[in-house]
Amino acid sequence: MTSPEYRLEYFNLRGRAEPIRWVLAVAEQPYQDVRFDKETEWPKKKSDTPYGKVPVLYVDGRPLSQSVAICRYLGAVHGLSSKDPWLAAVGDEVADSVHDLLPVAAQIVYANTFFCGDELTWVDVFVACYLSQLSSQHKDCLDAAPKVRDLISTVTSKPALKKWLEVRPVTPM
Ligand SMILES: N[C@@H](CCC(=O)N[C@@H](CS)C(=O)NCC(=O)O)C(=O)O
Repeated sequence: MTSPEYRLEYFNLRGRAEPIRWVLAVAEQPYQDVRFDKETEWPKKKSDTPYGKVPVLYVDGRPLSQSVAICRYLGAVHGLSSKDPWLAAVGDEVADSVHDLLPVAAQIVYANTFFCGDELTWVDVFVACYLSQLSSQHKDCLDAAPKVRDLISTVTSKPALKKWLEVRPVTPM
């Protein structure tokens, strides 16, 4: 199967695009990382996007919105999804609970190494990205959740992701 051509559009920030960039890195997929200025360029582009929001992932020119849906799609296409419908649904539950994530993550990762059974999926990558950003702003927020710290280390020690972390643009958030 030839890989599709991916173009990710977002601001010059990590924000909601960064979990997508992490999933693409772990999946070792090349993509165009298009970043634009929120004040000067975005107002002209907004009406070209499906919902007036970014990130948008263009897959061979077809737009896909919503960061969680994009990560789920990439996980399905690149072997980073559970094939067990129940475990996949548990993963969706975790990703959809992103705002309450720390307690949810702690609870689930305490029981297992990964969120969806024994294998790394996009949900682990998504959560590790989100929580590592949170812990870089609030240094002690993972003190009570060593397993979550372990998950972040497991994900960020993937060679392809390590490479991305070394070369990614430095941005305020
Ligand atoms: N639930 C959406 C949220 C998308 C969203 O709110 N994007 C913000 C940036 S993080 C945006 O496009 N803001 C510009 C605007 O609303 O004009 C997702 O996860 O992708």
